[in-house]
This record gives sequence, structure tokens and C-alpha cells, in this order.
Amino acid sequence: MNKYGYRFSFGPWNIHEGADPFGPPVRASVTFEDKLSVYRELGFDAVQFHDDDAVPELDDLSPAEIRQEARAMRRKLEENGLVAEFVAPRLWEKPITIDGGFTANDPAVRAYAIDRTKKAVDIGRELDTHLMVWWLAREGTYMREAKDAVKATHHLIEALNAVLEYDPEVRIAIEPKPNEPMDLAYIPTMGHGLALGMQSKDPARVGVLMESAHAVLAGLDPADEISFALAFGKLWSVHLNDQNGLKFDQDRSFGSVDLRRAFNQVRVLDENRFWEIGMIGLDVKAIRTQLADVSTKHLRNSLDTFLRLVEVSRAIDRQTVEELIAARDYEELDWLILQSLMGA
Ligand code: XUL
Ligand code: MN
Repeated sequence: MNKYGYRFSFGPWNIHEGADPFGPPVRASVTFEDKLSVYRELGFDAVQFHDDDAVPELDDLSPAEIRQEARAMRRKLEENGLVAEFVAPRLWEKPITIDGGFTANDPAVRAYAIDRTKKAVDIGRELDTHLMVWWLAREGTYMREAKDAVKATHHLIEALNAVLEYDPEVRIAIEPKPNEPMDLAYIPTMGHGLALGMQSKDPARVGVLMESAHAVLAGLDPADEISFALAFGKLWSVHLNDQNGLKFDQDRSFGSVDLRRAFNQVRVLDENRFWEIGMIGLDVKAIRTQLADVSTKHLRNSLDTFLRLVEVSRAIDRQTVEELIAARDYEELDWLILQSLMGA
């Protein structure tokens, strides 16, 4: 933990081999153990897990075997002074979920998705976290006519209810994203995630995770998406990163594309004491050209940028800001912020 009380996390997928849809891996795989030492070296506190990051091949294991492997993972975390932030069911890789999990047209696939998610809940229990993240990767369509969007929405609520009922302590944070891998995703924004949670049988246990790149892909401002969720006490985690316009999901280092956009995310998190609410997750990826031995700098850069922006935000004189707002002199306010960002 740092002097501001923020805790930082990332997932094992954030140290990766650099493969993209047009080319193979360009860096050797890093073992999970080696990744754990990177967490410590760079000042991170927690690991974000997909269910199979914690327990590989869990579909082939019995519930008792799953619990046993999850306990072994927890010991590994403890040995490294780390904790688990959340577990996320990975529902997008198996061939049977090619057309979605919770919203698949085939009832057997929907049942598989709920069953797999319950296994992820079991893993979370063993890893001592009740927070679960749902990135609804394939819950949408490539072809609008291929699914009934009204029914699909009800299927999502049924899935939420089944999992909330399965474990009275689990809390589900929905991570909205408007597209990729699907063309049209059903839960594209914070508003959609929050509305869905409100329709569940226990709205108090459904919140959201805001990812900066996803908000930008939806044409929205990440700081306002954060604020909207914070206003309802529903922002339970973040995936801060950056995104250069409406392209593929880039997961660029936080602040590396638009520093002012990053500043505003930090400002609103800090003004709302987010360090008391959740962790700062950094869902960032090294660009493909980065050599293997220097391929964790995106994590260092993102964490340091966050902390530097906390300093910038706190150093801005509140009184001056209030006077400028009262005078409606927003051009001078603009200049104050730009000067602060330029280190003036
Ligand atoms: C996908 C994405 C995922 C989730 C974790 O775009 O952001 O990494 O954050 O499942
Ligand atoms: Mn993410």
C-alpha cells in the first residue's frame, strides 16, 4: 500500500505474450510464480483472477478438487503477501459458448454458464474474496436477428438471480463493454449494468466495474461513467487503462493517450475517497513491440501515473476552483487544469 491508502491490482493476463489476431506470440510465457514476484516488485497488492487463472481446466475437476486447488492458490498468494481482489468466470473460450453463455439460445449452454459461474463462486470463497466480476464477453450478437434481445435480458437477470441465490455473500460487479468480441453487446454501459442489477432479486449485491477503454469505445467519458456509478454506491472496482479512439480494445497504459481524461478519472475517484471503497485495477497490456525483458513497464507506468495524478489533483487550490466556477470563468479553469498537468 502507498501513502494515500490506495491498493492496486492487475490480472495475470496483463503480463502476456503479445499475440494479436494477425500474428503469433512474440514473447515467451512468464510463469505464474514469476508474475507474482512482479506484483511485489512494482508495488501491487492484489491479484485479479479469471476462475481458470486460479484453477486451470476447472471444467474437468470435481467440486472437491476445485476447492483443493483454490486453497493451494491462496497459500501461494499468502506466501507472496498478496490477496485476491475478485474472481471472474471465463465464459468465452469454450466452443459451446461460441454464441454466448447466459444469453445463448441453447438452454443447455445457459445451464453450463450458470454452473461454471457457481464454480467460480466456490473459488472466490477459497481465495477469501466475495467479489465477482462479470465481463459479458459473448452476451450479444454478430447478427441482430440471431437472438431475442428481450429474452436475452431476462436470461441475464435469471443468471444473476441463480448466482446470488447460490451464495448469500457473493457480490457481482458487471464490467460493461459495447463491442468486441461481439459486434453488439447487450450490456454496453454503466447505466445498463446498474439497471440490470436493480432488476435482480438482491440489488444490494450487484454493482459495476468501470473500464476506461470500454467507456471510450462506447463514446462515453470514463470519469462520468465512474461518477454515475459512484453516485449510487455501485462502483466496486475499476479497470483503468487508455484507448486511442474507436478502434480495437487497446488496453493502453493509463494516461498514455489522453492525460487529462486520466486526470479526471483520478480526480473523481480521489474526491470520493475510492481508496476506502475498492482497489485500483489496471487492465493494461504491453504493446506488441515491447521486448520480453522490459515487458512490465506498462504496469509500472500506469501505477505511477495514477499516483502522480492524485498529487496533481490534490495540489489544485479548491478555493480558486470554486471562485472560477462561481464566476463561470471556465476558460480560466481550463487553464488552471492545463497548467497543473504541465507541471506549471
Ligand atoms: C475484456 C476485459 C477483460 C476483463 C476480465 O475487454 O477487459 O480483461 O476485464 O475478464
Ligand atoms: Mn477489463
